[in-house]
Amino acid sequence: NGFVPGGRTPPSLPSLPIIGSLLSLVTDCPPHIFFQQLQKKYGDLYSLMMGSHKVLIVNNHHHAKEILMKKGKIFAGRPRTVTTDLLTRDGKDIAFADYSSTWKFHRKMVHGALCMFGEGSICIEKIISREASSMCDMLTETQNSVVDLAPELTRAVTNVVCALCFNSSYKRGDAEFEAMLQYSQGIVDTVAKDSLVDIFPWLQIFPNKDLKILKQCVSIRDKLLQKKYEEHKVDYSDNVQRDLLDALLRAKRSSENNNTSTHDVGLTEDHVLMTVGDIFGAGVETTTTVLKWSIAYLVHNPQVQRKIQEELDNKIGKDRQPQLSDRGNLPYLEATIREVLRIRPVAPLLIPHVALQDSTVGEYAVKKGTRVIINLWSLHHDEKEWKNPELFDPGRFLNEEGDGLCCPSPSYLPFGAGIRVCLGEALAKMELFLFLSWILQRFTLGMPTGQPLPDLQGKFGVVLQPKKFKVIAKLRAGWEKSPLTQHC
Ligand code: HEM
Ligand code: PLO
Repeated sequence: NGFVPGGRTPPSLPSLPIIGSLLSLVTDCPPHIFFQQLQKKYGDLYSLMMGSHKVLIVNNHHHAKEILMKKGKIFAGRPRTVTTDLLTRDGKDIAFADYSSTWKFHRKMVHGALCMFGEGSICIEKIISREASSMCDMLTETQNSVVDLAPELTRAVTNVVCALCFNSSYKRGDAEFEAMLQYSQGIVDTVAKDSLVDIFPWLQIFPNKDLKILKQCVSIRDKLLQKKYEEHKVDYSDNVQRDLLDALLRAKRSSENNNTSTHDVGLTEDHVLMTVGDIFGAGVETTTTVLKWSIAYLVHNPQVQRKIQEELDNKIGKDRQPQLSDRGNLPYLEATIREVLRIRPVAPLLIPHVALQDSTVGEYAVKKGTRVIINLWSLHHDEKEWKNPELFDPGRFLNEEGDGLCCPSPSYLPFGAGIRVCLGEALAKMELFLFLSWILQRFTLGMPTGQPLPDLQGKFGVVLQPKKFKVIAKLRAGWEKSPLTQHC
């Protein structure tokens, strides 16, 4: 029944078979906050039943690290659910695929391809800077009016990942881009959030609004992926590797020429499509979400914004654009990014893990097949580890002199850890640094007088997104007729 007989079992919620599905009914709280509150009654490690599945909820960093790092391989599984199976053709991607040799092969390959863009021929810094520049041009046009920055931020981030995956980009108002925005939001709203169908798969036979939306959105996404795939096949060459899709096509071809490895890893067309879909989806939704949270917090904390601008003025000035090589010289901006990732983690419950064999966590026995939810929210808001956890204070990541970074607590894992650690960490950090430094070098973000500040609660889903808000981006003194923005 989930835990090894004879071993000590963790405290368990009363075994209501429907507790999982009732989470949203018994409380107004989103699950990460509800799970955090349950600690008061059950301690920081406890279990509950979701339908027929035993789920272990982990709320402290010692247990989290034991699971993700020390016993990473044992807990490297992923549950199969109705919604993620629909999104990924039964787990033929990376993020929602169970542990297997195919998964290992895919992950390694994509990791290699992403590394290549770092130093390789396709310079990621150039791509990001191009998008940052065009975004700044846009902001200059709309300055002094109240605007929702989300569409432009999303387009900039999408174009970076588009360049990586497909060697293409979108212009403003592009119909395909607008369609992408819509289907992707539909997927974020409906996939992998332990909705009723994921807990009771038999509910699929009844009409279900969310499931219908998910199916429609996935079908639109699949058509787009298929189109990109067909286009690539036409002008593919073994000698040039333009992007991630080329790298996947090459791996597929070479595995087809080698029967043993095809048999071992089974790299099918579906795998290629789903893997590129993963990177594209993760690449867009995560970074955009962090940029939106950053802007919301900067508008709430003008003193933080001023400090970043002072740092930018001192270290970079007005005569050149920020570059990746400035990262080490801008500790306050870096600390701000870290603080945003702490206070509003993109994936507050990570992606669920599954025990692949009988094991233990702390003093408790855990049985094979148990689902494990790491509550990153609890780790990042643990009062034993963080002073005033709900306070937005980038200073907590700075050393005493205030001129270097520090890690004030081990209870901090915004990208997860271990063998399922985020594949896009390096890319995301480059983007966050460059986009934010470009924007804040030129603009001050603010709220029109009388308007309420952005909501900071967020909307729980597969990523924790802020609600829509509008701001004013004002050109800073000395940038009004900047030659820099016009030339890039
Ligand atoms: C997985 C965070 C950006 C690709 C994850 C996980 C987290 C995470 C918490 C789950 C780890 C686990 O289940 O233990 C973030 C954050 C980002 C970000 C905070 C931005 C600031 C990206 C980007 C990409 C990406 C830009 C793609 C280029 C992935 C993939 C996985 C993953 C493929 C699944 C890994 C696996 O299951 O093996 N990310 N991510 N992420 N991320 Fe990210
Ligand atoms: C976002 C919507 C896309 O249309 C599909 C997609 C693919 C990969 C998912 C991503 C979505 C959300 C964020 C996820 C990512 C894989 C890893 C990442 C879950 C659903 C995180 C933060 O764990």
